[in-house]
Amino acid sequence: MMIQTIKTTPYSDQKPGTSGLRKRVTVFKQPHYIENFLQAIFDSLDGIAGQTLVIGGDGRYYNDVVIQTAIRMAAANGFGKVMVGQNGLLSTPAASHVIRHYKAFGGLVLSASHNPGGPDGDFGIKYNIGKGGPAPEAITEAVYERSKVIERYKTLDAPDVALHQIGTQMSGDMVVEVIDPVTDYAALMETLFDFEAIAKLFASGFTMTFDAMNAITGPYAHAILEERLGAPKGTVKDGTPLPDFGKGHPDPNLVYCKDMFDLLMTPEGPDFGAASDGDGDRNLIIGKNRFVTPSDSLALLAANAHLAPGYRGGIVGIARSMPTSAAADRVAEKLGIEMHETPTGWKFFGNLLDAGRVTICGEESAGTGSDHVREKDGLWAVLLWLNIIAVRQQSVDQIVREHWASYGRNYYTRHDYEEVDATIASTLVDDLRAQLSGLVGQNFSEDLQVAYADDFKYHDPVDGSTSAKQGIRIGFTDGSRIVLRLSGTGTVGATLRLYLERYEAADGRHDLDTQVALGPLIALSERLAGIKQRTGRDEPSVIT
Ligand code: VG1
Ligand code: CO
Repeated sequence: MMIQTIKTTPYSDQKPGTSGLRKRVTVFKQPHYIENFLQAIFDSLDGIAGQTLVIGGDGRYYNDVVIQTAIRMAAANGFGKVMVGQNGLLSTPAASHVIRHYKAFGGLVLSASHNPGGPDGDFGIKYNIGKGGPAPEAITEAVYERSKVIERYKTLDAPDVALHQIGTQMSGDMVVEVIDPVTDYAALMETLFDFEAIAKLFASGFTMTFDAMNAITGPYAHAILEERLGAPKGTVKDGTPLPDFGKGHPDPNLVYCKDMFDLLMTPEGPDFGAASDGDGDRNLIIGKNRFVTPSDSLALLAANAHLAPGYRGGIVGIARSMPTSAAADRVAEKLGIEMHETPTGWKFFGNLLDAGRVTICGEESAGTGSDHVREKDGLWAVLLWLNIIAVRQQSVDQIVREHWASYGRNYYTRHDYEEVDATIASTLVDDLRAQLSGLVGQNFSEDLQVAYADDFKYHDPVDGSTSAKQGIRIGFTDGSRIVLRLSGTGTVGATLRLYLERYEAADGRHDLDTQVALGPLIALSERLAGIKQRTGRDEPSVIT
């Protein structure tokens, strides 16, 4: 079979965002668009000859086509082996595990996560390094630079591989191994959690509903929750991955999982509800009469992790993204362990995890995970919750309330303004940034005095690198915060994310409505940034 070198011309927009390159499918379908980006990745890596590359995706529309392209190009660029999930499927955390488990050189994760799929939806390509995590900025920047000057790519004149067929095939001189996407991941979960205790919980009549949102976690949840843990058939809903996610929006939040939320708020509803996103790295946790915010979930999981066998020895540290609430900080303080605040995006946790400085990480965007892989992990969070419930023999609501009663509560919300005009959005952020130095020390009401106001700059304590302009934060003396940043995963216009947080002490009021509790901060942020006024929107597109 012949290696072909194909001439191409560069695109100027292949800059990876928070989590890889994400665009409309229509953009990816432009001539050589995918090939250019893949070649830019391969050109930015040293020593790929003879190495193993893992490839998998969330099953969304175009996954199958891109995988065949990637396999041919991997062969032409000298990889020795590709490992790919059956039918091209691998959840993001499973891909991370497979890379680590088989000591692969790296991997390609094909997903646009929680964004809708289908011919008019989104697609995405992300490169993960051999440690299993998303490539650090040094690599993504090199890829972007390369993509702007690329003139040729290498591919193979070879037929498609049979992705449904488990086992080994060849593509040119390269071995292609099609693996079951679930087996290795399920085995890993079994080492971390007390499956017997969770199975007993289900056997005792504990009821759960899990919404796989017609996306990647279906096969994993069927195998783990229903087959291994004995949850009744039907516990997993929408468990078959569909290329267009059943025309749904596979984002596990209170907007797209409203039906589940409503069900959990009724007496007849199940004891526990959970969901995951398109690529399986996010989680939604709802107990009967109790939605758990992702920021609280991080704090709760960190405080209770020792109840699961994989964390019995205790956790060494916690990391959270900057916009995530400080609830976890209080847990770290009590445990006397390290606490780190990083920019948004899982790639910033990698060094801390590799260096053994943190065990558990989380983001306010429904992402939690640990040092078992180098991605956030939706089902992992669900299983850890189940393990904790099984050991404590309490409801989610009881566990959450007890937590607040000992640590206090961080009221927290995020307001997203999606598909805003990009120029308006960036001017808005620039204007707010320009006001920052004048804000410090100002009093906006009795209890809202600005303690600091800056644009978050992260110094990685492990490799010494610096990442600037990671979001504007205005902190108040009582611990309240307003954070504003532009999304790095949107595919149309700009998305403004406004994050609001207020701390209520352990003996304070823990039963206020979140939007009401944060009302004064919401009003103040409008006064300072003028999002509604400048964008002409009456309200956020999504409130989480
Ligand atoms: C969003 C979230 C961020 C998350 C990222 C990828 O990024 O805010 O916390 O890491 O998505 O998640 P942004 O730049 O749009 O705010 V996923 O589940 O899309 O891989
Ligand atoms: Co995701």
